[in-house]
Amino acid sequence: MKTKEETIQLLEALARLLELKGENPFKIRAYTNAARALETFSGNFQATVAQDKLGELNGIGDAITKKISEYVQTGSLEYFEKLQAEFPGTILELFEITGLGGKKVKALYEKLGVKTIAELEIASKDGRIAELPGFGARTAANLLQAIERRRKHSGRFLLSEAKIWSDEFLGHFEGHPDVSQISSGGSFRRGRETIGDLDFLIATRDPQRIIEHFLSHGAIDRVLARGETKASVLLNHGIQADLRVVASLEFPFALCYFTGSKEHNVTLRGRALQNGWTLNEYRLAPDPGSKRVPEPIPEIQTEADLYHALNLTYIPPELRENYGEIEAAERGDLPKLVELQNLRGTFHNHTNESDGQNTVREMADAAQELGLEYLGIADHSKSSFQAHGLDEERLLKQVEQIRELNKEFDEGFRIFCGVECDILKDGSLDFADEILARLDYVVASVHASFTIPEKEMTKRIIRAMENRYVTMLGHPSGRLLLSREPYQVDLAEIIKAAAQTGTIIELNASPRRLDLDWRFWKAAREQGVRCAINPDAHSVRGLQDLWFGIQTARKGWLTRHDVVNCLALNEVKIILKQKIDSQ
Ligand code: DGT
Ligand code: CA
Ligand code: CA
Ligand code: ZN
Repeated sequence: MKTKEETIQLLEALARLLELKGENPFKIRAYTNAARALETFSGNFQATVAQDKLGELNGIGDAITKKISEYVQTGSLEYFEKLQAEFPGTILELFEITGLGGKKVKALYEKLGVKTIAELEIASKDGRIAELPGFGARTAANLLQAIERRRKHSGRFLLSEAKIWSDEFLGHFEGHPDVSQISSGGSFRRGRETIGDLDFLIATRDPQRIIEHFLSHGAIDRVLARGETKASVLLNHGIQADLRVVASLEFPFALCYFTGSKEHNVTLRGRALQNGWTLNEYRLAPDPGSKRVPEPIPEIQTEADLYHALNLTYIPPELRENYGEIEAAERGDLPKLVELQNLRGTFHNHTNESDGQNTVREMADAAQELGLEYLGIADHSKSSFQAHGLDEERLLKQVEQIRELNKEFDEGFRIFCGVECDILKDGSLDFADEILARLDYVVASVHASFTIPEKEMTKRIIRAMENRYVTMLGHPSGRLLLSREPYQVDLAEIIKAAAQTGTIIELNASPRRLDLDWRFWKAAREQGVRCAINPDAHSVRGLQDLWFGIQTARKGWLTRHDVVNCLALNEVKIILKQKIDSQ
């Protein structure tokens, strides 16, 4: 049986092949719509297919339902095989290059015979792409850059993709009688912004059966290594997963070891040696090389016991990066990290008035379902025309509409009217102050002119922050993880300016951004800069991205007192006006 993820990939591949064939756009859209519908489907996918109920999903028609059913139940789809046979087997890899869609791939293949990324690189360098109608020298240069970027990042995955597979494998073992303890480890458990591979750890008395069960998962493409107590596999989507199996007594040591980071582990081992102990992934033991009498070794059942044995308070996995956490744990002053349950609202979200998918009302309903007390709507401003940004008239109309809608809610919920206002090239804003003054708050972001020199970019952003109506700075570095480098900007200066001007800095929680990066938050917090964790949701589903923002905030040492959206509704209203009132 094929999984939901595999089916989504199939639908996307079908859409791409149909684009290459030059099929009519409605037909192509039917496949991409079906893929989107599956992405948001949260029920039991394979059971739904087996019971022939997939057709009841919005966005999936009869013909596609039949194809999905054939694919899921037989493991392949004849229609796809035939379509694929019409093109070289490698052609789909071209779609992985940023900037290449169906039309361009078709032209490259038909006019230049380009069918692999390697051939694309050659054609970009030797001038053939520069001369191709509809391409040009600039496109050729951009393609070369995109190829380079892909090379650099290949092998890493977004936290969101890793989470899908981590949840999947933890679910695969749920209720398994031989599992006494289970956890993910590695960079995923530490909440890193990108993940190299997944690590799982299981305590059991029967390693053999655990390994067999692990290897029986349907999404495994290849078994890379298999031993008595470990296995490594490559999943169908290219991500690698490592499993370690240990005895219950070893679990806390192994969990700590395989959570890392390496640098953190090295420091822990050093501390153990000071007590006359050796620490490895299985145990704490008297150090045979020690000249002094080792300290007695306390009983250790949990990771917390292990930290306590080393005279440290428990260090949450997100902090284990050797960023000063050991010293702080020794002093006993690690911050109490913010948690998902602390969040009471969010600010930066889009609706279908700009480039989102849902209406204000749908977004508000979804926010309430998540238990939030307030939701900020911040659609794009007019200069972001590619995102269907709002001009003054549409914005004020939306404000009016939201104020009306707010009358329907009781005191426990409220929508804030905002905007994601473009910071123009010179640091001025896309709207005049008179317009901004009519909103509850303003998120200011850079969406164009990314390539100006660092000094100029820093000045540009600081100028925007100096505007009293700019409540918060959106995605401060502009990076898109694994695909677009941040623009050149001095973030230390930006943080300083945020502290001086009383501007909140966003932690954009979209797993593609996670911007401002966790490495800067500790410094920002020390300067008193406040954080807003914003999902930048473009659909009701996007609100769920708050989870990734919390992971990153925890990595940045933030507590609930540092995060403005942990404030209650009546408190947050005051905070949103604080900058204006103080100037
Ligand atoms: P990744 O997978 O590249 O995103 O990063 P990690 O941290 O998950 O690294 P990974 O999967 O190679 O190893 C998982 C953990 O195992 C790592 O965080 C620390 C521990 N570990 C692995 N190799 C070593 C090593 O050579 N020395 C030490 N001290 N720890 C290691
Ligand atoms: Ca890993
Ligand atoms: Ca690993
Ligand atoms: Zn934006």
